[in-house]
Amino acid sequence: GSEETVREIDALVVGTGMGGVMALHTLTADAGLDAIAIDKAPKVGGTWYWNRYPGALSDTQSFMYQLPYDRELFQRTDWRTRYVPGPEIRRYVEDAVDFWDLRSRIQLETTLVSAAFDEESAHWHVATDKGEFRARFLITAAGLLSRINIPDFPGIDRFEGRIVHTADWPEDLDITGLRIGVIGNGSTGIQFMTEAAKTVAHLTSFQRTAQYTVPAGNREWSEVELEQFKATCEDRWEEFRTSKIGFGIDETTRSIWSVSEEEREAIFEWAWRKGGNYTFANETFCDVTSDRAANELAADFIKRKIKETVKDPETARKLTPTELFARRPICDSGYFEIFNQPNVTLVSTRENPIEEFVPRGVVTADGTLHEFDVLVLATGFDAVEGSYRNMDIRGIGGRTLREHWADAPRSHMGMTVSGFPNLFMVLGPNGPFVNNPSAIGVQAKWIAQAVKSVKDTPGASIWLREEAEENWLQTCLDALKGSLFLETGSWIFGNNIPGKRKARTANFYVGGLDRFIAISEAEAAQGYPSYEVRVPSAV
Ligand code: NA7
Repeated sequence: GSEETVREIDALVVGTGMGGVMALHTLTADAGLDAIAIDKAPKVGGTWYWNRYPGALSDTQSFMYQLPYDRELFQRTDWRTRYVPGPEIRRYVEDAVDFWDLRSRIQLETTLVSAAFDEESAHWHVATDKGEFRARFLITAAGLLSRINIPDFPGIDRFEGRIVHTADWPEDLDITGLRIGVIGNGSTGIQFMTEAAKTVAHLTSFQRTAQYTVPAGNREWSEVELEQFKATCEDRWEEFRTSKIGFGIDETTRSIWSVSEEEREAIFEWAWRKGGNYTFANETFCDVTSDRAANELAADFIKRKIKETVKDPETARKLTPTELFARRPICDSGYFEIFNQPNVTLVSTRENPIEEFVPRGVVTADGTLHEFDVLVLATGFDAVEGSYRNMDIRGIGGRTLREHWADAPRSHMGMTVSGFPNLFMVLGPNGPFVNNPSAIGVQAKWIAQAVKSVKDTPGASIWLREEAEENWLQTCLDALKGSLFLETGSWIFGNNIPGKRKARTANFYVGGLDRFIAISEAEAAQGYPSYEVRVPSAV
């Protein structure tokens, strides 16, 4: 576009999920910037806008699944259940936008085409499909799980029914009374199938890897509980500073080896009844996620529950995981139970692979034709840096972020990248693996503070030192040492997609929210030693 059509602003935010909205708020309210946020979606909400599949539910307890640090926003949010369904979270993000008076700063249905840092003027030139921006600061809040993963299945184009991915669920699709095939039984597939089994004519799950899942224990909060959450919201945010994962549970220090077999069983049973994935993994014993033998005892407890729940022994066997209990923990609202229903079939594709798609469905190796009207792909995401894969972002010397991350993504604290001055990410690669709204709150505050430290110096830009990026990667790798989570295949380490990683990386910092906060605060308090502020000599 011509010079006149370039809009001059202080900061451009990409994305209007929880991360983008919180960043837009801190940049305007804390740092006093003129900021705009864009999103390709027609509505705000990010992850919760796209994931409209039946059964979509947060698995973080509602008093923690909120943007932190604003008492008034917290007080006006009336979440009545322990976990919040997708539509309510969408409404919450909309409400935050209005409450913080950000509506006029948001430009929807606008896709980032390219962003390039101009060294001379120390500005980002951003092209979108709806016009150009010139901004000193670029903040990307692209989400951890936004680029859809659609694996290649032989003959899938020949299928004549509808194919939908759970993270791009069509508004007009009603699956009531239909025959549904589902590929994928991660957190999403399990939520979807449990809900869909209530109304569909038939559901066939094509399962590759059996998963450990525990009851979610969703329920209505009592009035007393609700009042308590509201009265103590500041304590919760203060709790981040001493919490490893920020999920609002009692992160126990009790070892599994400190109790008798009987007590152990009783504690697992208590967690099973209370419900919650992090309750089962982190509120029972401190060593379930780190000590192989402890992990096996937890896994064994879940395996026995599957056997008790699922009536057909063959189906129960196929539903029973064989690997460690060390993927991203999952919880459900009656998943194993659906396999007792006559309208639900399980196919283990390890034992009976999908041969090919045909116009009416799928043929498996045993020769069976499984007919269905809709194929639901709950096959997850090209996670973390995958969200950036389509973005043409160029830093110093025209080097793209894609090039910089060709072997593996790297950053400092999941927020900044060397060679990309004045670029900040919310939930970028190598950020903390914790409750996301907590991490978003911490990072958005930190970014606004960093930006504020240079904004009154004309032409100043913040450069991450290369060695700081190296050191942070090492910090992340060190924190991962001995982690059982490295031994299972999942998006957490990018090994859900064949060939995604060329070099060893961490993807996340698993050293704890407490240490992440301490490190990031020290960085700011010491005057940003990992950064260099450059001011053009001509200014
Ligand atoms: P996940 O957890 O990545 O799950 C994806 C599922 O899709 C999982 O069961 C995969 O099986 C399956 N999958 C993926 N590719 C294939 C192929 N090629 N063939 C067969 N099956 C496949 O994604 P979700 O959306 O469920 O959850 C993502 C996060 O959202 C979750 O962790 C929460 O943080 C919220 P596999 O296990 O790899 O054998």
